[in-house]
Amino acid sequence: MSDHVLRIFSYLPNPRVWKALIAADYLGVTVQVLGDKPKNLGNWLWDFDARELAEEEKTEDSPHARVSRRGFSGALYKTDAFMRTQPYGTVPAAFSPDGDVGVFESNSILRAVARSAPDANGLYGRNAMDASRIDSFLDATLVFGREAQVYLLGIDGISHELHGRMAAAFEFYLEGIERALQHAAYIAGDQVTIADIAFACDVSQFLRERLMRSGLAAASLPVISENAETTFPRAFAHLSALIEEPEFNRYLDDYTKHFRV
Ligand SMILES: N[C@@H](CCC(=O)N[C@@H](CS)C(=O)NCC(=O)O)C(=O)O
Repeated sequence: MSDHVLRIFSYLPNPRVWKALIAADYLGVTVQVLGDKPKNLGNWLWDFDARELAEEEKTEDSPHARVSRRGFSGALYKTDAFMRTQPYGTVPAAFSPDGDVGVFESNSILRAVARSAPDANGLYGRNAMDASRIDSFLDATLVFGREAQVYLLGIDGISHELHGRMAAAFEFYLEGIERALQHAAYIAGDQVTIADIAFACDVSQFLRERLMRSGLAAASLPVISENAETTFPRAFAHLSALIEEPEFNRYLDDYTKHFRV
């Protein structure tokens, strides 16, 4: 039997990868991670057996060369097998240990880890209905996360329209989290679940906007999350408490120091 439940290829560090690693730490399972700094991923062959390319392999007429679409510029080298298992061609890209099955979208990779342990200890709910409620939060998190991705990638040269969309998406998502936390200690009930993990990673990533304020200032636009601790006190207290947990802290501590006191 394999010593790991999943292999992930991605740029690193990446909060979307941390979702899977935090869950793995809770469950005592191993996830194998391959990758490199974002700026180096154009020098890699994107594949189950991902590897750094030699200079002479990075040619325009390489059979693996593809135009990048989100968060990268120029060519990326992705094998046909990669595109078969990862039809959207994105990272993080996860694979079953034998490479036959591809899992994409970081929230689904997170679910895959939670499902891999014989006893997930409630991390993905204790029954099908609980799991479905957790899925509801994961879907809401993805909608927020997608808006945040477009916003953060476009923050230099941001338009009023894009800023307005992000402000609305942030408010909508955080209002729901705030309301859920009025009734329970954790987002989906009385214990930590993968809904908390996705929330912590995606909101921490979004809060990088505070470090990118020059793009906003240039467009005379405010930092959307500036007063969020006051507007969403439960959500932010929850975020801080989660980051104190060792399974989260290992990945998120340095990354979130800029907004934690
Ligand atoms: N919602 C996805 C986002 C994945 C995504 O969009 N990844 C981008 C990098 S941020 C990518 O792999 N782009 C590949 C390309 O441009 O071809 C997730 O959570 O996994």
